[in-house]
Amino acid sequence: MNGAESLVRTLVASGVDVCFSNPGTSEMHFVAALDRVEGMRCVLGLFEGVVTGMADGYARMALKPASTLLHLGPGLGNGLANLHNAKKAFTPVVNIVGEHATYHIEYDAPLTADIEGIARPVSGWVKTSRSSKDVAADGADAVAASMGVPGQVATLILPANTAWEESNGPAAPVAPVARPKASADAVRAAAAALTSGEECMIHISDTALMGEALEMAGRIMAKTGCRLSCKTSNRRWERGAGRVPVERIQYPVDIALKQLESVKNLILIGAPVPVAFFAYPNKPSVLIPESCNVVDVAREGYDLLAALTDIAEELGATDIEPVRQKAEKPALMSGELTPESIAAAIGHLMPKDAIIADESVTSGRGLMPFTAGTEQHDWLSLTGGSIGIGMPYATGAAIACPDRKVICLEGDGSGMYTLQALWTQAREKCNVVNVIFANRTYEILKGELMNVGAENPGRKAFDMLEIGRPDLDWRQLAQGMGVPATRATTADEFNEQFKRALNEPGPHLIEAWM
Ligand SMILES: Cc1ncc(C[n+]2csc(CCOP(=O)(O)OP(=O)(O)O)c2C)c(N)n1
Ligand SMILES: [Mg+2]
Repeated sequence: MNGAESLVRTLVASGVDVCFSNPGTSEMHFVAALDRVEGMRCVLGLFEGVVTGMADGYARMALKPASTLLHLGPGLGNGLANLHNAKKAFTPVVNIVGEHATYHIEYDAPLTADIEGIARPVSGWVKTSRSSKDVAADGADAVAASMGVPGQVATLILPANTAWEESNGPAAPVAPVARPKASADAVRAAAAALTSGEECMIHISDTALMGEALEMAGRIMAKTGCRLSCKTSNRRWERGAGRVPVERIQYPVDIALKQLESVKNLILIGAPVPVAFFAYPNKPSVLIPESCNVVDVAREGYDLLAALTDIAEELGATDIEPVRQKAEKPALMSGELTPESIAAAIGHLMPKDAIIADESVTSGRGLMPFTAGTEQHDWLSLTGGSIGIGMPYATGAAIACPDRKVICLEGDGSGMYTLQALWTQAREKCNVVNVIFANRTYEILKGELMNVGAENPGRKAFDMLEIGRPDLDWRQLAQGMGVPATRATTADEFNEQFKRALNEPGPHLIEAWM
């Protein structure tokens, strides 16, 4: 058995059973090994930004890593922006990156590059295998590292000869390190703040936005009357009727400052102190009042259910009924197609257990209230601010959860970065309804131009913010990649097309022409 096969067998034994890939010559032995090993699904992406974004979306839903297969330094480099997003989401991802044979590197052939140097800024763990005998053990270590604390990107670089030379066979899986627990002092400090009579906010993200941990936060809310907030952008957030309601810190700084101005005690569970996305002249970076008491209980990757349970125990709240969101769906709107009419359609028509892959930018600002009390769903957000993840992570989520509907909410500007994901959706028959907010501009940047105090913007500046001339035709773009597509120009057309797309299997695209 060669090194490549020993690695594939090790990955499968470690629970990694999907490989998102865009290979080249140096990865051919790995590709060939995929056919000799049962249990690894291979999904081709036509650009590495699609590959890495799919791996992120997959892991967010599968709660375990996928592997990528990337072609040397340039292939990895093409995937970096979405690996940056995965890093900020603390998503586990295992990159397998091909490299020249060890003896070939000194000749500086065209594709020779500093792969470790390219990998390091986005990877919590980087290793180049030295020999075909090490590859399997390195692979097991990479999987464990990706699922370490917090979750992270692990990059294993595989010189071609370590793939084709003889191995010692697969390696046994390595257990990831245990999740650390919050300290008893921090738990007591949180309980003290929660019973102080002052305004308290528990600020959560990471695994606290899911399952039993979220329920426990809802019990503390019910017992103490505290507020419960989450980051603006989270890896995965379980929402909908019957779930514990969480207020999201708003993106616009002035609104976020208002949201937080009365908070006297902020308790952090899997999230840092909220800060502004960007600095603006004469506005603060940190969004909480200076006088606010911060109790840092547990960071990302900690055992957040245990932390919340410990606090609830201090308060005698472990058995009470959590605060729950009541069921309420918005009515469908008629007439002009607007972000609000689309939000209403999404809230009204969303099927149970949908997955929302959100990259709607300004068009999605009103979505939260319209969807709060609808069917239960998972909400995935752009965690690292690097646009171009929407359709890739929707695709990865659909591959992780083939029986659920994925609704991808995509800005037209953001969508153009990685639209090749549509081709993978068609090939893999993914159940994704892609909604493109076709406003033909980088709308957000128009606001930001004013916010940063840029003066007297002229034609040249505005030309950098408009994406018309020519207008993109998303129907043709999608159909060219095998995805059926329609254009909606009124609310009624959108409602009808969205309903139909949700009821049909496979991918669809609706261009919401605004
Ligand atoms: C990789 C990357 N490049 C550029 C940007 C800057 N940027 C932020 S939003 C945006 C445009 C978004 O346009 P669109 O998706 O159409 O949403 P809209 O603003 O119209 O709501 C750009 C270029 C970014 N965040 N990330
Ligand atoms: Mg736009």
